[in-house]
Amino acid sequence: MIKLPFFNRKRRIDLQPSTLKLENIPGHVAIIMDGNGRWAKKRGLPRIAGHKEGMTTVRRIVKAANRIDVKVLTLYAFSKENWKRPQAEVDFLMKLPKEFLTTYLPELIEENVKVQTIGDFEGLPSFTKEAIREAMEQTKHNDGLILNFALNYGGRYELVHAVQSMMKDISDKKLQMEDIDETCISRYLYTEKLADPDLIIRTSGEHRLSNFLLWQSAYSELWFTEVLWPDFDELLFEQAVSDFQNRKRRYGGI
Ligand code: V07
Repeated sequence: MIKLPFFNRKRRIDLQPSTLKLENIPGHVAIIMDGNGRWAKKRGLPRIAGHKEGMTTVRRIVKAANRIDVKVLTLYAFSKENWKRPQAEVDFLMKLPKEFLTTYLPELIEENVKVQTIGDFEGLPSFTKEAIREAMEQTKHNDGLILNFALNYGGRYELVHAVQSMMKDISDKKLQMEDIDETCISRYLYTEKLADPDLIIRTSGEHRLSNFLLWQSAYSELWFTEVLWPDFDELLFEQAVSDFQNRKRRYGGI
């Protein structure tokens, strides 16, 4: 492979100074990282090549989010529905958390990032769980950006799981029916300790939530781009944040 000189590289990893104003930064940004398969197809590559390239975007956006002081970044990495994909693709996807962490965990630690997940963790293969447990353990005392991967996640499943846990706690006398309100329900979700997302970004031109953070997105601002996830970058990320800063949030009021 011919190495491009640094000034001619398409994808910069060094960051240019941000022009973003630092007031009203969304505390919690969530992203639906769509378009990896399409990115690969356009290049005549297998879908898995798009997923792999998508990991480098994850790295860039983690840095960009951390730099502007976002508190929580939730990334939709694998949905409950994704099990329906061809077995070979699923197998490849399940290896990505370990691959990502083997490469970038030292960097995440250096940047004071705390790794967490939401979703049905027990339904993941053991090698995936092991890699993630290790990363969570090594970053549990970090108090910078919370990097929250939605893995084996589905919004409706999350609500089913919450109702089951509430029913169990009621039968164990740990919860009373009269105490069930919105705050209570929020505490039974995977996101229990996290604020609701202020901004939800979806790449690749689809304009839907696809079972992502159904309860939590009640008042989120939504931002869409045609750009495919592997082509998404810190400039577009800052554009989304800047657009967010210019929106008026009313939460149903006037
Ligand atoms: C996945 C790469 C990004 C584009 C979207 C789909 C493919 C990073 C992770 C990951 C997950 C947990 C963790 C550390 C890294 C990941 C899956 C897919 C399943 F602790 N990227 N990435 N996991 N893609």
